[in-house]
Amino acid sequence: MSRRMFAPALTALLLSATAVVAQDAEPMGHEMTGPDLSTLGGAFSASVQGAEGADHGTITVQPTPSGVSVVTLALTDLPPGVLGVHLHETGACEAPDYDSAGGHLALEGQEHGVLSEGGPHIGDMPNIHVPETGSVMIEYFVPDLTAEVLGDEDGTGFIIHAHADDYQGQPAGHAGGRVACGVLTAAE
Ligand SMILES: [Cu+2]
Repeated sequence: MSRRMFAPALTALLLSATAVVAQDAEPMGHEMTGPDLSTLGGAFSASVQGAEGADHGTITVQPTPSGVSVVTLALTDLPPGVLGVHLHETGACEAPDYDSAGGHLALEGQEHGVLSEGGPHIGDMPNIHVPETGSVMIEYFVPDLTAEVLGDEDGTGFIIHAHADDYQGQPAGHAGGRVACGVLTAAE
């Protein structure tokens, strides 16, 4: 088939795909929809607070039958910019520096960052890009983040940093100070 003949066929295919998506989406309007994870049970969640008690939303970590956890960040009132976020090894948020949360949640021998050969830490997550509204809603998939790892003896913390994670620097990607923190707790 020549390229000239192929192009219209491709265009028709794309148009029909678009039409199907639009049709499917229509009955839902602008409601927030997605897979219903609540029936799975066993989620961990935390409310995220800043040093002066400011409310910065929530993180939820939902283990699934595949062994991949779904991490949902619903964050608010953050400074616009690119910020590092991680799970940290201890579930303790003592303001103002949150050093109590310890280093990154990591399995034996893991180094920090996806740009490191021995990386990443299991608690490493992609940077968040906070728009002018200050709100971020995002879902991540994290393999091997099981209830056993999250619910170990000293718990697990969630930290938002002042700067972006460079995905490489040891031990924490030069993400700067800790500006907000949450202690993950298992759902009843
Ligand atoms: Cu961190």
